[in-house]
Amino acid sequence: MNNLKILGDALPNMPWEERPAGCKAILWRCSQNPIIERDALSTSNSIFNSAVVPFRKGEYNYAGVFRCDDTNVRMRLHAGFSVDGLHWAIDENDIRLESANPEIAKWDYGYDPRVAKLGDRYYVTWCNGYRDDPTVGLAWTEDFETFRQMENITLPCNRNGVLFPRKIGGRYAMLSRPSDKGHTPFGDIYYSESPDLEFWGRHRLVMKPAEFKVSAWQCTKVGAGPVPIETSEGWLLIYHGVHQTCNGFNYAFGAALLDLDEPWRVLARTGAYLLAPAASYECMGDVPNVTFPCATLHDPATGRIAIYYGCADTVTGVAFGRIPEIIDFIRKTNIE
Ligand code: BMA
Repeated sequence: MNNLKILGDALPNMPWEERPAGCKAILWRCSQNPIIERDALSTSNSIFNSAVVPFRKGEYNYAGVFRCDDTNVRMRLHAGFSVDGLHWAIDENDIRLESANPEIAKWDYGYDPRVAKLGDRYYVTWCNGYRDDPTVGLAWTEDFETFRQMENITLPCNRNGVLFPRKIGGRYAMLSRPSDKGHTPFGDIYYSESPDLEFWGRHRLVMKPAEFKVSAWQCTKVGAGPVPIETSEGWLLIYHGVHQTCNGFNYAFGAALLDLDEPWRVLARTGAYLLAPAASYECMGDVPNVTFPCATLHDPATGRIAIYYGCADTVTGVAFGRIPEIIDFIRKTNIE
């Protein structure tokens, strides 16, 4: 691991706090959590499961796409900007997607965005309501003001569509999780590839839930979280795992290493979770006991990582860690 190489742009001033004294966990929560409160907008019921990226504009160093459910409890996407990655100015108006195709432009709902930078464009994927059923939407922006919607990239029903940050084997690559119309009591992660971001195929199974007796927190369903991070040990994928208890679904998250050239091959995967609902804002809210990661910021030189995650489907939190320690932990608790 001494030769571990982490790819990505330098981010020496990313949000960061050292591990608190006495903390033995792999990840630790930001002392300012929740960093975004549910009523940060005049119209918001809740702001959670949101994606941020480094992005320079004026005084700002970060941009993001936020899941803001309004007080009609309609799921909407809003753009936002931040100087420090912790305090966010989120637009009161929701994102209006531009599309050349009226069939695709019909808006039902949108939630759980991810943002991947490919070249100069930022591609947003999200769970997009198409004729009342969930599929994976795709749009690109260069300024987080104008968003151009492309074709939906999966058939309904599907959620948790996440792009890789570069082509693999000459093709665009994506993870997704086929689902049902409801709260989906199953969920496997699949890999698909595309020559042009429109036509997708060569679907491969990546990961199924774990056996209950081996790793119960991920025994009901699993879904890709943030955009994978490239390292010399493989793609670092943070993913959520779900456990159905007598009180409903619990959402925790762990991590896996995927083969660099054939990412549907899982090299190792955490049996123990990295983070599970424990703080009050993760255990209490509109949907109790949910920690749902959608984005990371990381600095390759120091190995620092900040993970942005939705808490109890109500507010947004950040957890900190170090990528080399996470990779050690994946290998130490590996169930693959
Ligand atoms: C999933 C998605 C997420 C949500 C989670 C827990 O199916 O709807 O947006 O955070 O359930 O309610």
